[in-house]
Amino acid sequence: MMKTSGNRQGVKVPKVPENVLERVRSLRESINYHNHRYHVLDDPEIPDVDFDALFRELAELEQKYPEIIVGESPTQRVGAAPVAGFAQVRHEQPMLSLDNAFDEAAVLDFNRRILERLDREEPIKFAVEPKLDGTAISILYENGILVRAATRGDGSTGEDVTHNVRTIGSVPLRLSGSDYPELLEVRGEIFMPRAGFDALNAGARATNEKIFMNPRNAAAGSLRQLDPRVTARRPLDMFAYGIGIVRGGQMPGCHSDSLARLGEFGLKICPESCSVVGEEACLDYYRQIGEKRDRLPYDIDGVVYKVDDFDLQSRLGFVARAPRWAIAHKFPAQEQATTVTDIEWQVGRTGAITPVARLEPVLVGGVTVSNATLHNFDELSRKDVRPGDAVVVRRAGDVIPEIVRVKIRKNHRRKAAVKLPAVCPVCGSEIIRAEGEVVARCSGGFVCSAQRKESIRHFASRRALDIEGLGGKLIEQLVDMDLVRSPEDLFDLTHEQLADLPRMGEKSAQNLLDSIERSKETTLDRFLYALGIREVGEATSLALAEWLGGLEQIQNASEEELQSIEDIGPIVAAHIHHFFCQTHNVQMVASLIDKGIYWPQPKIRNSRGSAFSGMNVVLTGTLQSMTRTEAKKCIQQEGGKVTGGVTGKTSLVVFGMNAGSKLQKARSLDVPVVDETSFLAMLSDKKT
Ligand code: D41
Repeated sequence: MMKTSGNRQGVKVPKVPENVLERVRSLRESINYHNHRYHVLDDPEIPDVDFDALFRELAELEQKYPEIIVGESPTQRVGAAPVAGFAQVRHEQPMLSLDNAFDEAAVLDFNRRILERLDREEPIKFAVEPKLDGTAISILYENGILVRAATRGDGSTGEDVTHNVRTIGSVPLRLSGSDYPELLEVRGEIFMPRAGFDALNAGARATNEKIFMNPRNAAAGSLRQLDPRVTARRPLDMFAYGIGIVRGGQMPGCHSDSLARLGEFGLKICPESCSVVGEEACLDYYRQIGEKRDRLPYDIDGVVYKVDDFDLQSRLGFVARAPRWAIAHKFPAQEQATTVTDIEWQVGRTGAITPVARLEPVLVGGVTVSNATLHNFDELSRKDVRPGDAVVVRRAGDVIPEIVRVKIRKNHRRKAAVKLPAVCPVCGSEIIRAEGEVVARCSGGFVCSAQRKESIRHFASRRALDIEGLGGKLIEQLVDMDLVRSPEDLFDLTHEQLADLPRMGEKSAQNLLDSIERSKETTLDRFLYALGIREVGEATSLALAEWLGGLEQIQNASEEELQSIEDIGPIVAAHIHHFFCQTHNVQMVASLIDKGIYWPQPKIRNSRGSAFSGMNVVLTGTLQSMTRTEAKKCIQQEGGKVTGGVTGKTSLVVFGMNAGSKLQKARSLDVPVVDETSFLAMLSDKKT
């Protein structure tokens, strides 16, 4: 029996038992490993609950034996107390700034100057990377332990934000491996991914807290919090983009290899970074990233080209705090000023009505923008946008442009604020805003032609049934002429009906009929997605198709069964169940199938074996011999289904290392459980 150690004077502190020290070491290693998989590699191996269990166990041991706590323990990320202010930090090696190039000519100039200065003709190898729109940081590691993090400040002096940087999951508190220099300064960019930014602002909106203008401000603001607990709740991330001081050890001789080494130490490197040779390849990279920009999960405002070789870098040196060997090639601005001509209401597929600002057309980042969404009535009121106002519009990502803010003009008489309409501007039905909901909806349902049009547009869209040539304008005509009332009517359209439409010839009519015919062969998940069930996007549709296998099973699934599918919660389960409880939906589905929509049966479960035939299997904990995805595949190939949560319907739980609450639940429900060895035996029994 161990007594808890007391630190009171005179009381002898018992030594921490060896087995506890061993467990703590192993827990820390395990937590660091899973943390790295989750935050840096974006490829978690175990579910959150299992991770939480490991974390809790460590925290409990550390609470019991406080003398084992060290600063780099994964429990100590949010360890520090709020600070009164930020200490100043002098950067031993100044953090340089970057020159900008706004067009290709400036990039060619940059390359020419380098070649001249180096007196060479051979093309230069450049390390190239996106320019993250965040805030620059310097992080110092002493013997592999994070000891200090400082903002860039003016380049020579920044602020000590160690307590906050420690809370960022992708920043290692200790480096992996052992061949790191005794002293290593990592430089990089702290940023807030777009999804996190949107969620943060959505939360802030709901609780009337401060809204951040953009992810960059949000990242900078989060880093400058006095209380690290606030920062810990902010979805921050970091990419390392260089090194500063290196002492007592070697780093590679060029930028790209150094980044790779930082990656080995456990730091996160932007996956888009690479190296190219010569100016044309730089410009190709710029175009390639520019094309991808909207699909990246974070904001960037350009790309950076850096001479890769450190010797060449030092021969080039710097002028006025900016290196001659690097340049930022900026993308065109994503914000522009314009004027609101009107504010109108748009009715969506589910009846949600959205205020839309009509704008004087303006070029934003290379695209003409003449509409901007205001999201919902609350947002409209908060931004207080009115017809006639001068505004700043922003086009970020592939999302609809939005209004950032109104530009206040002196001596400008503003028009009256726009009110939420009482009835649907399209069908005249009452508009209802449910208690506690931000979204106001037209109650017209299928009576509302706007909702019908949007349902059909969704049904035919690329990711749903993908009916090529059936665009918004055409759908509008078809619905307005009452040729199509709901998706199934598309399959009854005739050549004559189509050829008679304005701006439609024989040829386009035939093309459209052909693509309608082609759309009949689809997949179950596309079909489900096409139905436009609320909250059921592509991922949920795929999960439904994979887990339940057939349309009938999905139609008949109870809410509880639906919820046992990974990532389907009670709200989505209710929407799905509700959808299939309504006769007109069931009729529509039947009618669509009747008209020839079909999908080839999925190939899984043609079963090479049947070890798990008809079983609902739950995986928990870490398996040693395979990843979770591999295990899932094995079970499916053997005729079983893998579900997320343990319920009375679970046939078997396979548990690996550090299994947590699911294993307990299985035991309490008397669900059979097997460990990895038995699981492997079950698989191999059937194969031999
Ligand atoms: O992604 C960035 N924002 C980024 C910033 C980057 N990828 N590389 C950078 N490289 C440098 C040098 C070449 C000076 C080491 C930078 C910055 N500087 C930088 N960030 C803020 C000021 C300078």
